[in-house]
Amino acid sequence: TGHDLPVEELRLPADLAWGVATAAYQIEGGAAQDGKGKSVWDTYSHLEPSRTNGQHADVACDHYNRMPEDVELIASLGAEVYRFSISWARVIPLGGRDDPVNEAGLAFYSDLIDRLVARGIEPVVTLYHWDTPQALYDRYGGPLDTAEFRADFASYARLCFDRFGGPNRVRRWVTFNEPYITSIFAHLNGTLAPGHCREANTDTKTEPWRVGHSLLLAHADAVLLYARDFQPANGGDVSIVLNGHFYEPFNAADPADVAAAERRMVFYIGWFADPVFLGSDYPAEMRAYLGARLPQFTAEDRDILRRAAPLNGFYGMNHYSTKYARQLKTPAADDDWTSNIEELSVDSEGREIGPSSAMGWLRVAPEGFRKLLCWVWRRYRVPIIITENGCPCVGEDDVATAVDDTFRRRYLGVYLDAISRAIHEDEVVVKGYYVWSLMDNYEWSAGYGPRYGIVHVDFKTLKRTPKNSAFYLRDTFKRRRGVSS
Ligand code: PNW
Repeated sequence: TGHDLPVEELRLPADLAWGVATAAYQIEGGAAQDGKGKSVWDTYSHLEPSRTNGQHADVACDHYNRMPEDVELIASLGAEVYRFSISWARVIPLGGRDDPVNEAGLAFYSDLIDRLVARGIEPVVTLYHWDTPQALYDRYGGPLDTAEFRADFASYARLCFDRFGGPNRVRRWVTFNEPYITSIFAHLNGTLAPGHCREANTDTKTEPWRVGHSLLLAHADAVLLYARDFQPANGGDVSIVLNGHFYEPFNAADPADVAAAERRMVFYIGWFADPVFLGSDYPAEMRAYLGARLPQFTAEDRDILRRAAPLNGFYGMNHYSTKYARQLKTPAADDDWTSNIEELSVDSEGREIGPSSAMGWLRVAPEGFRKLLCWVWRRYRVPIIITENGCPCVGEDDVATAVDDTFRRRYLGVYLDAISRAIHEDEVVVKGYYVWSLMDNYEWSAGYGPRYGIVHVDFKTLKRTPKNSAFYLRDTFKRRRGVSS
């Protein structure tokens, strides 16, 4: 993984659209500007700063006030796509279906979209990147109440499709970013907002799966709504973004570990992707292990999932790294939900899965990426868009050292090579590649510590400075060639 690959060897197809990605709470700031309501992240980062590196995102990159220059920045990098998210509480401050909309918030996104379109940059819009309106959380627990959440999300989705969609405006939508992370990190581990699972009288044995259930059904509702009321005039499509590691067996000679690696991906990705893309029930392995902890789909839900499944336009894949999976042989803990699998970065022979980035969990393992692309393609047969991929480097606070981000450039190079091989050698259909992230931003519970940007942000002056990886991507995609997939 130490070398720079010449672009000729990458063989990136001409129709592999490249883009840059962000999320509202991580970059916007403007936390209380122009009538924006609070999301669970505004609350969490202030009430429990110790859980977010002592930092909040009231200002973040101040994108809300610097949006025009950020659009010019994206254009200067030659990116063809900009994936961003809408802050639900900015457009409906209290979030609910009967609550007033905030025209100033709507105008911000409308202006952003107009500027992107004028610059020839395709907007790809995520409706929910973890920032549930606080008022909905206070009213009924947000995604903990499936029926209420579905009704409010449908109304919010309709508002966005209506105001921002169109044949020459937004044509590609993502409902939810990484429902796994919302379910497990926000409602089981409690390392992301709202973190209420750490309070008394919460049931962490069932709530994460109830949250996942709500997100899945709210997604399917939105897909059907878009297909019926917006697709005929606007074209375009809607789907979901799912993250997931690839898992290698801890000991490849142990059939239990081989089975564990496969099962770990089913519990991570199949949990959502089976109902979304196959229109089926949760994976049988999950039903068998989780029993009554996993909610049931009603007959009506099953019908909705079945009808929505073929309407998903693409599989949005966020991918960063690979891990080893080990089948533990000691009895599982009473609250275990993984089918007793341990995740590691080192295998039974002591070999690391790959060099570590600035985050210990994120290791450079491009072969796992290629295998994951194959795994997803074989199981779901939907064109894949890489909606996030990237890494943080060591020593990026100071702009003087940050711009020379050789580690990131190599990471991106070998991960692009993995995509190229999956396309050309494994016949996987991949239609887009969006790097995480356009610029350094608020990395949730890690605050402003890890920097994922291809553009450095000085969080005192808010000055943006492209790093070498930004030019690497610009030049690589400018000179791409090869057959269309
Ligand atoms: C994604 N994991 O989160 C998010 O979509 C981004 O908002 C975030 O900034 C980015 O990745 C970098 O972390 C993830 O543990 C969080 O596998 C955790 C994992 C994966 C993605």
